[in-house]
Amino acid sequence: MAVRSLCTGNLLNIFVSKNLSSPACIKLSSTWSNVEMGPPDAILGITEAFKKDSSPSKINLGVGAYRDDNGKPFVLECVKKAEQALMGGNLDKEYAPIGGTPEFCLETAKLAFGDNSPVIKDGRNMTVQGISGTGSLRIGAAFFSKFYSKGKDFWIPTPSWGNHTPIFKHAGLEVKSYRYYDPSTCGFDFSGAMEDISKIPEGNVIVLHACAHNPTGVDPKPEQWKEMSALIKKKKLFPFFDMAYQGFASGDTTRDAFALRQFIEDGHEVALAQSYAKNMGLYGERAGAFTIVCGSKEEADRNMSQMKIIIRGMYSSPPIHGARIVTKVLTTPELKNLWLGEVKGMADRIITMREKLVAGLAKEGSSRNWQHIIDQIGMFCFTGLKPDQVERLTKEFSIYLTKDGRISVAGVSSSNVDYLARAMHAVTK
Ligand code: PLA
Repeated sequence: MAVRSLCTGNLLNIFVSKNLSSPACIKLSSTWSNVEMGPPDAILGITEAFKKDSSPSKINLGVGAYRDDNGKPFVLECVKKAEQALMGGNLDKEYAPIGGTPEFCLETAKLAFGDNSPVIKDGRNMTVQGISGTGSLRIGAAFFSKFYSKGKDFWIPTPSWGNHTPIFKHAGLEVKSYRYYDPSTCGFDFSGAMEDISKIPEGNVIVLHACAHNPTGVDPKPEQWKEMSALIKKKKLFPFFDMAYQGFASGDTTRDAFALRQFIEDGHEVALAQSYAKNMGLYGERAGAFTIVCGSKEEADRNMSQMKIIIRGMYSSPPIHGARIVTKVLTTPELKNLWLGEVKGMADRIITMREKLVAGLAKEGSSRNWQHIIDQIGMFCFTGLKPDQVERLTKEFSIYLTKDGRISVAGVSSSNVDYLARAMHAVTK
């Protein structure tokens, strides 16, 4: 029988079974009853499945989150020291400015473009704090959607980070793709990329992973970047850099900024999204930034005023704690040096694990060529494992990774690398 809810002022129809004493039998018919269950996220859903697994040997190689050699989440020493210093300062919890603090934005832009970059010296960067890399991409996408009139198509590499398409589409942009990865060599498809880029219509936006390409771990070489830059200029495309791993590719934040700085030197206008999730281990703090390089400081100020209007309507202002840590680390020479050493330490540990994994596979007797595991860089390795092999790794060995065969090498440690090698050999022999 149907009765009216008294407490909600007739808003809900409550269908009550005959047994009124059992609340479990109450079924509400609401506005949302037709919403279907969505699929779990292709990357973050892996962590949910991993947590439910009770196997003592389980390994999570899904999300790109750095682990120390004991498999534990890693809080950087420079971050701990910055936090201690901040705590002594009796800080308030006031709102940040809409675009984040000017100090955070300046330091973040300097990290990307270089202290002596003409962009920084002339104040031509319009930089705002975003909610880590994702949020920075999203406000950047919103800005393009509103103010970029030359062509709304965003071209991403094949494959790309799985969240690029949803982020850009969410802002009303069209997403298309250009060739990037060659499965036959497990390397960069330079000629394919160049051919596709040469066909992108003038004015469109090309999304470039600044370094440590996700998910392939395959980056263009410096000479290839130069050729791509020249072609992109000639074709009058707009380069939009996603730099979520500065420092994670080579261990050196300056070297990893090569592509971005080369494009600036070549006279491009660029957009840039940055993240401190990986390189400062500030995953949950959500500290990042979005920049567009303008023609003058006056132009940057005008664009900033419009960016603030967009942010205000989306989330008003960014979180403060992570941004304070970043500012402290980057403005304290001793902490900055400590940080640069720790970034290198993380990148080096990943490189060591790549080598150990390949050695382990050889020891197991694998006759396959796994050299690409060593050749690829950054947090991820695109193993080349097929979906059925990935499924077996998870079902039989409790090893969790994304369906495309990507493993987060940052989740491999001295204690699990042999087990991983054994399992990978078992599903590929
Ligand atoms: N851009 C790229 C290329 C990324 O790989 C990621 C994160 C981001 C942006 C966004 O990072 P942030 O919002 O945390 O700063 N990619 C992760 C996590 C590490 C994820 O999917 O959210 C990954 O496992 O691919």
